[in-house]
Amino acid sequence: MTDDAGRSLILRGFNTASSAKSALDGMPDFTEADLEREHAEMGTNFVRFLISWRSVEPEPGRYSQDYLELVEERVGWYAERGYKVMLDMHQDVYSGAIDSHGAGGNGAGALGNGAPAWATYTDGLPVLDMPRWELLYLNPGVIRAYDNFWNTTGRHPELAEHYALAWQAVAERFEDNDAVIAYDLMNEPFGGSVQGPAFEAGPLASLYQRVTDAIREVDQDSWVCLAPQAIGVNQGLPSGLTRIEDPRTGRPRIAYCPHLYPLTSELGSGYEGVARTLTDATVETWQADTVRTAEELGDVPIILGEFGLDTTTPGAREYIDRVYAAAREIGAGVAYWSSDPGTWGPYLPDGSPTLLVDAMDRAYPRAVAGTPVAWSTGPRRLELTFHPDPAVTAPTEIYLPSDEFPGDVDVTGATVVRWDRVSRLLTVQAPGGTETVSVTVVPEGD
Ligand code: 9MR
Repeated sequence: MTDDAGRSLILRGFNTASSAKSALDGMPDFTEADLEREHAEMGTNFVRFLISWRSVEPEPGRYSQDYLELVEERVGWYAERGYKVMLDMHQDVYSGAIDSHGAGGNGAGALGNGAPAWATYTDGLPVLDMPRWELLYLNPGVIRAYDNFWNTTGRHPELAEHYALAWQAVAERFEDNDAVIAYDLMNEPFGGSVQGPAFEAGPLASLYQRVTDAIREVDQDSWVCLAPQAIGVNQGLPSGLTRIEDPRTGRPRIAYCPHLYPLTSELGSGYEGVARTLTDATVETWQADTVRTAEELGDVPIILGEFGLDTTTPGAREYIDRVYAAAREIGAGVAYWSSDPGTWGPYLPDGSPTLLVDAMDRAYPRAVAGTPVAWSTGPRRLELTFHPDPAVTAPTEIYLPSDEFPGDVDVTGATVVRWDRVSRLLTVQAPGGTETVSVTVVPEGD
């Protein structure tokens, strides 16, 4: 993905936040001060910000500008700090109206989140609570709610149309907002009674096409991000998602944004022993399958929209490093799940850091004036190779964490434009007329 100056973006950040799912106003429990701390301590430049259909369209055909205003206010916090934002139309288990009493719930006993109550049709089929939230998907009432959404039942063709127009209302609001660069059309899609490639190449691809068309009526420039079916693909199985057309003029702006949750870590195993071998195999197949699907979709950019684990599990730090390396190798952006306080996140509820803060605070190029070929970070070292784009005049930006780069820096391969020790940003200009530039940054004197 590129910014307005044409630079390739390397995106690193969080999902913010799970707490938005059940909040009355749909906002995450996350303040501007929280963002300030995240920015200062981890140098992130990206957020996958959770929004929901129920908040965008609380009643059929009425789009809540009050809600979008609250979203815009938070986007403003990110914009002020130079972040890029991907809005994620989140859902789990379809809707907050899914509760163990069927579809009539008021959200108090909600088992899911996402769709509005008025768009939830379980047709009286049973929904039982489950020992793990993912198993809620197997409830007959939940499967039916999805079948009605995808119109597999033939009874609710209006729901997909509503969904597309709800997205159009969001895109209309953010179309001229420079910070919002991407729309993640649906979190972790689930096909109800149609699963696998039949779902992905069928109802899912049709919905994606319809939503993309609706977005493009009002927004030509934002990237449209497509997620595969979650179950299976998140655990490393191949996706059967098929290409959709981007009606914008110019090059398509479609991206692929799968998640990664190896079964081993989901079931609580540490990243050690046999579980580590299995996790490594999962990450490798996930990586290869992700690249294959991105090619299938038109050689599109990739964002790892979610990965995460309980940071207190043995080997958590190594697993996190492993996933960042995998993302780096395929040039993917990353949004960690999630910034919510707790052992999965960077901070505990009392504000003390988990190991994630140190794991996230790594050197990385943020914006590259051309096409990145490879980059790597060693201890106290960053290397970046790219093909400069002569049409891009803005400099290349590199983030350098303070623990590894406390003072001045030595740069080879490019000219330093600026090194700002407060923002931790190094900007460099590639020499003119070169086909490939290799930049190395180390602390002065190393
Ligand atoms: O971490 C979240 C957990 O607390 C919730 O109970 C659950 C259901 O809403 O969702 C979890 O977050 C998931 C996210 O919504 C989708 N991808 C997987 C995340 C981790 O399980």
